[in-house]
Parts: sequence; C-alpha cells; structure tokens
Amino acid sequence: MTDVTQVNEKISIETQGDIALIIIDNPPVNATGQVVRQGLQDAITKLNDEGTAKVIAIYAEGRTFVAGADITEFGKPPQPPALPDVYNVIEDSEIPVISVMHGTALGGGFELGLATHARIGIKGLRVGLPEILLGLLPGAGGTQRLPRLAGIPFTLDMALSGRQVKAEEALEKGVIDRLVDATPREAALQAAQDVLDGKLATRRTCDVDVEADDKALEDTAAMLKAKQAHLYSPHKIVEAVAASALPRTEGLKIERQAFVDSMQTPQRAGLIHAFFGERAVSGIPEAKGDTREIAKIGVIGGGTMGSGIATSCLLAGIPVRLVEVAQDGLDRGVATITKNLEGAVSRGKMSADQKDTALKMLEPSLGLDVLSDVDLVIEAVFEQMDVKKDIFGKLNTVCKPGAILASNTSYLDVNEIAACTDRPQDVLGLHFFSPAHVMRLLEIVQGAKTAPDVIATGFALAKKLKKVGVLAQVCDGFIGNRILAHYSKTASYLVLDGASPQQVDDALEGFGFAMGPHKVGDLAGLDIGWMTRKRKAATRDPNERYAGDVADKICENGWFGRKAGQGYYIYGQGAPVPNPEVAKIIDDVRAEKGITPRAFSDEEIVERYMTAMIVEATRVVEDGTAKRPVDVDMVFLFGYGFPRFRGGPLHYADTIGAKDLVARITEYAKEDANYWQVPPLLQKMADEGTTFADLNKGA
Ligand code: 3H9
Repeated sequence: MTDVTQVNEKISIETQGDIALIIIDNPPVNATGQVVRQGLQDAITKLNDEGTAKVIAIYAEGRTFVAGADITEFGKPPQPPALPDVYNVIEDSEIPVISVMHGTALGGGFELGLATHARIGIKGLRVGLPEILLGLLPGAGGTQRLPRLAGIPFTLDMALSGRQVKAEEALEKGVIDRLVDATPREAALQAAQDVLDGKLATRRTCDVDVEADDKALEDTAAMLKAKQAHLYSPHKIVEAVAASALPRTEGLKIERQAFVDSMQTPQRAGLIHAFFGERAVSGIPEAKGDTREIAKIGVIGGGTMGSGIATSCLLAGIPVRLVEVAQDGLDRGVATITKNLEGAVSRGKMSADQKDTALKMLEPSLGLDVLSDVDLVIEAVFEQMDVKKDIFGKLNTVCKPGAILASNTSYLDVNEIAACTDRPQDVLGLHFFSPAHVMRLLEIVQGAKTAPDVIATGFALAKKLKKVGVLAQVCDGFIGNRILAHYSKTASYLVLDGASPQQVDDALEGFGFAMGPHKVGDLAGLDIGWMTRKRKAATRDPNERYAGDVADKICENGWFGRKAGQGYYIYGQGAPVPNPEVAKIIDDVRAEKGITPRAFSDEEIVERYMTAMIVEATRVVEDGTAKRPVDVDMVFLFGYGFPRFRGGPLHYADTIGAKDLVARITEYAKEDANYWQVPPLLQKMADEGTTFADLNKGA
C-alpha cells in the first residue's frame, strides 16, 4: 500500500511497505532553500521517530537533482536549520538513507548525496563542487566527506576547479556506488529494495577513515600561494580539506568557519553578481518573444574574425557558407577554421570525428550570390563604412526576404549600414570578440528600425553558440569599445606623466586583469588603435589632451606588437621584456611636451584607470546605450578580461560608492577638466545615496 505525506510544500514522503521515499520538488533546480532544508530534516526525524520504514531513498523531481544551496539566500540573515546540521541528521539516521542523483548534483546537492549511506547515479549525472566559482567553499560537509570516499587529491581537484565530474568518473573514484539507466523514482525503489535484500551495502561516510596525504596538501597550498594569492576561498578550501583528518564534529566546525568567513568577502559578492548577471542579460523582454529560424548562416570575410565566427557556428552545429572575394583569402579562411577546430579537438572540446563532421558543414564560396538561401548573414570584413555599405547594398538584392543581415562592426553606425537596404528591420549588429570561437561575449546591437523578432533571434543565436548576448544601442563603439576608448586614454596619460608601460600593466594585473592594457595592445595589434586614431583625427575635440603620441611613434616604426616581434614589449623566447626603444620614445615625447615625470604608486594607477572606466560606463547607462549597469558588467567580464571576482566595473563602483567617486573625479579635474567630468547620473547617485545595484533592481 502506498501512503503519501506532504511534509511541507517542497518535500513529501511516500511509503511503500518497508521503503520510504523522500521526494524533493523545488523547481527549477531543487536548490536547498529554507523550506527544503526544514522539510528534509523533518522527514528524516519523522521516519526515525515512527520507526516503521527499514530504508529511506531520497530523490528529486524535475530536470535535476539538487543543484546546491539557494544562492538567492546568500548575503541575507541565515534561516535555520543550517544545511550542515540537516546533513548530520541524515548521516546519523538509524534507518539507512540512500540518495538517487540525476542531472547535475552540485555543491550542497552533491553534499546531500555524500551525507547519505549509499549513492546511486542516473546515466548522464554530473557531480561537482562549484562553490569556488562563487567565492565560497563546500560548506555542508563536502570538504570532510569527499576525502573519506575518494581521497584528498581528488577532493582538492574537484573543490579547487569547480569542474563537473561525469558519472563514469564518479563511479570509478568510489563517489557513487552504482550508475543506472532508469528514472530517479524507479532507481530509488530498486536500490531501496536491494538494501532490504542485502544486495546494496550502506555505511556512514563519517565512519570511513581519510587516507592522509600531507604532500598533496602542502604542494597545493604552495601552488595557490604562488598563483592565486589574491583570492580568498581557494586557500580556505585547502585548510578545510586538511581538517578532514579530524573527527567529524571538529572537521565540520573548521569547514563552517571557513565558509562563513568566505561569505563575508567582496569576492563572494562579485562572483555571485557575475552568476546572476550572466543570466540577467538575457532575462529582458527584448530577448524573449518570437524568433526567426536560423538553419544556415553566411559569413562574409575569411579573416581572423570571420573565421572565428564561422568556427563558432560550426561548433554549435550550424552549417556555414563562408564567402570571400578572392581564392587565396578563402583558402586562408578555411585553413584558419580547420586550425581552430583542431585546437578544439586538442583541448578536448570535441572529438576528431565531430571535427570532420563540422568541416563538412562548411561551404567555402566566392561571391555573394551564394547567400541567396541563408537565414542569417554575418558580415565580418574590413572596418570601413564604404566597404560595408557596398556589401549591404548587394545583400539587399541577393538575400531572400526575411533573412537577417548582421554586421560584426565594432564601432560603425548600424543605422547607416541598414539604410543601404530597403529592409532596415532585418538589420542589426552582432559584435563578436576575438577569438570569436573562444570569447563568450556577443553584443547584440539594435538599430533604430530593427524588428523585435530580429533582436530576439540574436539572443537565441547567442544561446546556441553558448555565448552571453548583451543588448546594446547604436553609438561609436557600442558598450564595450566605447568605454574602452575612454579609459585606455588614462593608461596613456599615466605613461606620459611618469609611469612606465610595464608598471601600468603590472599594477592592473595586480588588480586582477589577466593582462595589462599595453600587453593587450601588443596582442591585438597596435595598428588597430592607430587606424582608429587616424579615422577620428578630423573630429577630435581640440580641447582634449592627445593620448596617442607614444603609440603613434611606436607604430610609425612598424612595431605593431606581438605579430611584429615588438611593440611595448619585445617578443622572443621566454617571457616578453619591456622594449628599451619605447622607453626612449617616451622620454622624447615628454621632453617635447615639457612634461616633468612624476612617480605613481600602483594604487594610484589602478584608481585612475578604474575611475575613468566607471565614468564612461556610467554615461553608457545614463544615455541608454546599455539597458542597466549589469549589462555593462557582463560585457566587461565576458569580453574584456575584467576580473570576475570583482563583478564588473559598476559592481566594483558600488564598493567605492558614488560619493567617493565624485570626490576623486573632482580632484583629478583640477589637472584636466576636459577629460575628468562627473557624469550627472553619478552626481545624482552621490546626492541621493543610491547605488548601481539599485538601478539594476529598477529603483
Ligand atoms: C552551495 O551549494 C554551498 C554549499 O556548499 C553550502 C551551503 C551551506 N540557487 O543556470 P540556469 C536558478 S553554493 C538559486 O539558467 P541551466 C538560475 O538563476 C551553490 N537559484 O539553468 C535560473 O534562474 P532564472 C552551488 C539557482 O539548466 C534557474 O535556476 N551550486 C541556483 O542552464 C535556471 O538556471 C551551484 O553553484 C541555485 N543554486 O543550468 C550551481 N542554480 O530562470 C549553480 C540555478 O530566474 N547552478 N538557479 O534565471 C548552475 O550551475 C546551473 O544553474 C545548473 C543548471 C547547471 C544547475
């Protein structure tokens, strides 16, 4: 006879003879919010008090087992019962408890499994401890129980990488006891019956001894000290895992303290902002609604960008027609795409067979006529308005009605391009970032006449390509490059006034950027910025302090950066070294301009650079180029190597506060009142005591 008890709105108990099933039902990902925690604790206590069931099996409804603690509760006052306490109740249960995990059992979800007395995985299961990606550590027994099941090195690997481990590997490591192909409910009933029949052994994880491995702990601690000194939670993970040698209560106490301490850090707040921000950018009404079908894509241009875009589409399984004007350009494009896909194979992203299948979906062609039947064209040719206008004029004649016509322009006016067609409603900007098959940002640029379903299709495409689509309005440089154009001047001013390019790079790398701006310039090619400066020369504000003197002279020598063997740095064997010729150029420019160099601390370099970035980012929000501060933040996290643990420029701005920012800008303006101006929105925020987070909430 089946008996069902609803413990609370998220947890129910179903008993069938000696078997009790505890069913978790908390869509979308069964996170362990307060109601789930309370329900689990009450269910276990009730069954133990009653003493009728001989075995308990926990499983979850929906697309996944528990995906972790409820992240929306973080940063708010904790609500009892605490997750580690609930899991101790489960582990201490007199009646054996088994768990059946499907989908992604992550963080607190995986820890729930670890606290039970046997674990069943459903085919396709992945387990993981992704807390580190949120600036945290496993805080519900993961650092204590996993070492008992799978050893210290494997625990360090999982907890420090946050990677999702496939079920097969989890089985091999002894993390799960069985892997089955069944529904969670069927598997739960079967496994419970097997426990009753003595065919599935159960044991308390805390009763298993940890195999000591001091060397793994010491080596890992030393590696983290060398490479991740600026991060908080990785070091705490090692401390907590080391404590697994202690009895359960003591070990859990150390883990708990480390978790609570990590929760207080700004890094945790930044990383959680990044987690929700990544999802929020596509949560807007413009991203939803009807879309057009994209079964085949045309890419115009076989250069680095075009080839990267084509690779990205092929990786997502979308057939691509690659168009070039001449055979040698086309051959180069195909070679680049092949190399990109081979790279994906060597990085384990795809198999050799999948690469061959992807290449079969590539049709290289000469001339635009072959684009007559594609659903979307992405133009990725030279960044020159005349050339783009010519192409869009031709696409207007060649493409089928309803085809979407996109430009990958990074600066130019999408409305002007759209005006060359008699279907501006079908035109938008799709701005990819180089290398386009790797970088996750896609700016979706809305023209004045772009149809809503074209924008929604842009977002659907971003999702298919596993990219983060962010809506931007038309302006010179859209969100990212417009802000970049402003703050990169600060790097040049700092060098003109006394810092060296290397000091600027080192200071910003110390802040958390993967690379300083001069190294990025060398990598991208200094000729790109040179071309832009020349393009804008005629319209330059005569009152603006020119930032390009040094870079122009470097370019006049043909030292375009890495590809030329030298730029700000000299590239050869080993690490790049500062270019002594550049130091001479800087001295000459300073002498020519009568600048007496002064010393800058690393702190001042970071402060000025970040303030300039925040100023333009504020303006971008103020004039509606970006919908909300979070959109700017995600552009910088996914397209510009902004340190993720700082959440993005405007999340970081909130950690300083509008009032202090206004004070800084006012101080800097004493030297250069043209460059340093307080945006009215920032002034308003300072006056009203509000934050960018308030703006994200629509306040
Ligand atoms: C932890 O467990 C700490 C413990 O060790 C100790 C505690 C004491 N909470 O990603 P999706 C939402 S830390 C609340 O689009 P997918 C998400 O925002 C936690 N909400 O789906 C979205 O909402 P919306 C460790 C969550 O299929 C919706 O669910 N766990 C949570 O592409 C769908 O999500 C993690 O870090 C959550 N934990 O991917 C896992 N997770 O629809 C984080 C998701 O309103 N989660 N939401 O935008 C993930 O990695 C992915 O969501 C997952 C599904 C792979 C599960």
